[in-house]
Amino acid sequence: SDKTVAILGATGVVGTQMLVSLEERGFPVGRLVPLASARSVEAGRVVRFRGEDVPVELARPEAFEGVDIVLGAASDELAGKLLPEAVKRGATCVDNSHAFRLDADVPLVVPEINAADIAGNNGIVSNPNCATIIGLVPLWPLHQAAGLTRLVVSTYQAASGAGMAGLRELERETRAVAADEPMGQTDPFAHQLAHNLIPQIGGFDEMGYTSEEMKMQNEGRKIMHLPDLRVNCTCVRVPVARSHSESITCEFTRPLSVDQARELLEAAPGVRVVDDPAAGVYPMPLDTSDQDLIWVGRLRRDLSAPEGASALTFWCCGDQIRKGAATNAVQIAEHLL
Ligand code: 11C
Repeated sequence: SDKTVAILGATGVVGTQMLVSLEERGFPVGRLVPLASARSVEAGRVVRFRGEDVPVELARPEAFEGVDIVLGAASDELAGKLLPEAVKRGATCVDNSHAFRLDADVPLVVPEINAADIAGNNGIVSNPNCATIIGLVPLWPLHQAAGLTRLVVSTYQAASGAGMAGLRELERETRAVAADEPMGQTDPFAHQLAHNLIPQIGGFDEMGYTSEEMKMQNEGRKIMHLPDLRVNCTCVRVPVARSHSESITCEFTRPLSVDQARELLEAAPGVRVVDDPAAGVYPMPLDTSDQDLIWVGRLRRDLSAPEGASALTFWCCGDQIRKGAATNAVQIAEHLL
């Protein structure tokens, strides 16, 4: 039967994409409740859904009365405050923030990997970080065949990973560089991103790793049920509008040839193998934007692996707003039905 669906943070990059994903996938929405900040409500903002303008309502506890499913696309702080209020009122939440991801009673789900975990929820299911989802979708079939033990990952993350503000800032900076104008203050990035790379996403811990880098380890361990998985990740913001890219080296307990891995990836849900390097064919973020698959290429043996070790290297790209956030959340909501 049709559901009343609320979107917390309906006017942001991820919230807007959630509306598109709900519509594209034919999710049975009876009533839509788009929720946003007082600023959006006062500005008379509407969201477009199934050809109609739906006025945005204020995100507050009472807004969840009668709501069946909440898709969360708000800050950690707002999600932490409001989603327990939604649960109290009988809703089930799929939350894209970091607030609950590592809580023991909150499933953290990539449906291609651990949809079965959804059943254990107590009102909140968390959606992983975008870079985690994009790396794990192709890693999972390889792990199932050969037993994953270690990952070395470098990410190349698009400006829109920092929301609409990040995307607008890259566009502004690109124009300023082209016009040879003064750059002015860069916000939300700490440095100029146009014509640059920024090797910091999130804050640093005492070991020198960023919060974004540790998400790959901690979320990856939880999703794949591999508490001892060893992960070394470097996350970099790149002057790309949309789609994150990742270079991944993975070690296994059992042998796995490049040909076997390719076959597994060709059969894996959510993955598209795009791998003909001699013809200049490999995944690139321009090509993976605004679609839902993780493209995998540059599949090869890890030349640096010790004698007898089983290790591969590949490159993947995926739309972090779609599969990295909105589509993954809607897929989880489909399981809730
Ligand atoms: C980025 N991955 O590209 C981040 C944004 O934990 O969901 C999402 C942060 C998160 O900046």
